[in-house]
Amino acid sequence: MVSLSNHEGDGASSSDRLRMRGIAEVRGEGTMDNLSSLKEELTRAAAAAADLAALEEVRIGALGKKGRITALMKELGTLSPEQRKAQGAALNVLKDEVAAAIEARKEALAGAALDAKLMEERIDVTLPARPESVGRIHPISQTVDEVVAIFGEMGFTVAEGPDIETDWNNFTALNIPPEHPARQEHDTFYLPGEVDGQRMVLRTHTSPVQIRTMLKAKPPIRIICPGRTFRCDYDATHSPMFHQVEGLVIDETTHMGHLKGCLIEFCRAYFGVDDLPVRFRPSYFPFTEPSAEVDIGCERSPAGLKIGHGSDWLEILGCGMVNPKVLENCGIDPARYQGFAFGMGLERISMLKYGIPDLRTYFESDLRWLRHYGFASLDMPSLVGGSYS
Ligand code: 2NL
Repeated sequence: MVSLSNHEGDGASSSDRLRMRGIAEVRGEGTMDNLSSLKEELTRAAAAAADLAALEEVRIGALGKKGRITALMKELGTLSPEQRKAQGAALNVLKDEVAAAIEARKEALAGAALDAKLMEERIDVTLPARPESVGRIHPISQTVDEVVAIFGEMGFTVAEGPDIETDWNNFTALNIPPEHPARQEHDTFYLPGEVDGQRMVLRTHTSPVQIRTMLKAKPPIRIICPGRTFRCDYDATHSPMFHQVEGLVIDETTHMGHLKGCLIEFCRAYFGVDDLPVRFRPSYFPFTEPSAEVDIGCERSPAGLKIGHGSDWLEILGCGMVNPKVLENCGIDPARYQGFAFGMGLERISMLKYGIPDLRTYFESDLRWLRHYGFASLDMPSLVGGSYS
């Protein structure tokens, strides 16, 4: 059934009506007037729609499958070719005008709805936060931020990689031999099965991130790699998941002097002691040659540990010149390039700086502990005194 409009209901059947209308139009009686009053009616209805649902009703009533303009379109077939041309063009104009009126009202309603929502959701940003919703930054996050700020100022960029690594990235590329104790089942979490013929491991250090970087980037390289690491160990100073930051510098003329200057500077900046004694003690790692451990000056007394003074030494990181075999494994020519690398445990340097006695407490998610040892979210670390200010 084609319904033309409410006021046209005169009891005639629809085919009668179509015929009458056709005759009326051939006679040119009032067609344009009808369309213009229809336009008036529909645009007024659109403008008066109180909400989006009401507006949608107006749209369906005018332009929907059974809408009034659609019905007029369907009638075109009953007209003579000339009439159809004129009436078709007029209907298209009407359709566009009504659609535009609906769209305009839609935008106005959406704008008003957004204004109302914004008014309703207005918050007073000058109010202090509720005490129960004041969050604290975990000491590990704070320590990562501090370390990144210090090395960032020296020109390092941060690199990251996955927790699950290939045996090759975690061990082989680093010149760690198959029989090395670090590879033993009781130190390393091996995943069941193999991927592409390789055992997968939870990375035992963040070195695989440096391996990945060397494989894809060309020197000069200057990166630090903070992140989670995993070893099968648990006591007051070991957790099966812990954090490390490692660093890597590779260039044509990088030497041990750069390594020493960089790490002395880091220790002094991190602990905030300008004249902090720092010493390099020979050591061994399969991935560096020569290798060293770095100690800082401290004082041990019954009152506790004091960093920066005294006659004692405290080990805080390991380092060395990258073993040429490691460079070669990563496609970097050791005849042209050399570099240094270092690694340290983040819990350890964080415990030392903030006097936190037990490493296990870092991962107990005890809110009282976090409120006590955590940091305010706006306490931004930087070289210009942030962490102590
Ligand atoms: C420590 C000592 C160290 C490295 C890590 C490294 C990485 C590559 C090549 C060579 Cl890709 N070296 N990392 C080097 C020396 C020491 O860590 O005591 N970590 C807790």
